[in-house]
Amino acid sequence: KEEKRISYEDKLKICEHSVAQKLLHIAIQKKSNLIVSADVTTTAELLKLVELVGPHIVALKTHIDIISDFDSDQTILPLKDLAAKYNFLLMEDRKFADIGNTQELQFSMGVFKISNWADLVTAQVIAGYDSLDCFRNVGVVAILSMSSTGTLTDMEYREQAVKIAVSHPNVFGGVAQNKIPNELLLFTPGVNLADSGDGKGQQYNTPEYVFKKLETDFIIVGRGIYKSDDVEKAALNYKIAGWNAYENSL
Ligand code: 5IU
Repeated sequence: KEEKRISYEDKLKICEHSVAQKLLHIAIQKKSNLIVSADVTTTAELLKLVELVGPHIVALKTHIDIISDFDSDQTILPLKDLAAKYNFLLMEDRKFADIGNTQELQFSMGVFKISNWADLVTAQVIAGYDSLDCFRNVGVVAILSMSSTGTLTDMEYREQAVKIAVSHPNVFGGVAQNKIPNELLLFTPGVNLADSGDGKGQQYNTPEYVFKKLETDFIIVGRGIYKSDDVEKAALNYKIAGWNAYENSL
């Protein structure tokens, strides 16, 4: 007998973290489970991309340290305006991986001052439970496994990582290529409708696969959208594909 995943409405009852609540409400409102990975390298490209995909996404995933002309007034202020205008959250994919004291500095200091603008951040759990204490006022999505060939996130690692993720109050979700406990929201990158890999170790699955087999909650799509000739149409296609896959998995 095939197991049925639980709905976003039911997840609202068990995922209490305020950022989880916001994401789930946006998903239901916009009928979207799409997160666009904005791996572009200038402020102009970033803002142009967001204008096109903003209406279709629940969150925008950034790698803010690849923006070559980063400027907090020119980059972050308009980004925050667009997030408010189109109702999505800002997810900085920083993948923190150091001791708590260092992460605390990387989170709030330097040029990027991530704590000033990100709604959620990704973090490795490699440094242990206490290292995650520093992420106050933000939601943490823990990296539990990776989509790339040869990743070291084997079953033993994943089991230990999940234990930290479910028990830490700052963590409300996980990035993984496998099922995780229902009390966490699952984010799955490595999603593409056209390609199966990128020749650099990335491995892709379809939205259909990740909703049915992994019971994911949110798909993360980068090149499938921002490299497309028609970015807005691609975002809409992935949004519809993601939502249909979610509904079919219920
Ligand atoms: N990303 C992955 N796989 C992972 C993790 C993060 O692809 O396991 I953790 C990131 C890397 C990139 C985005 O920013 O998700 C996927 O981009 P493409 O859809 O362009 O491959």
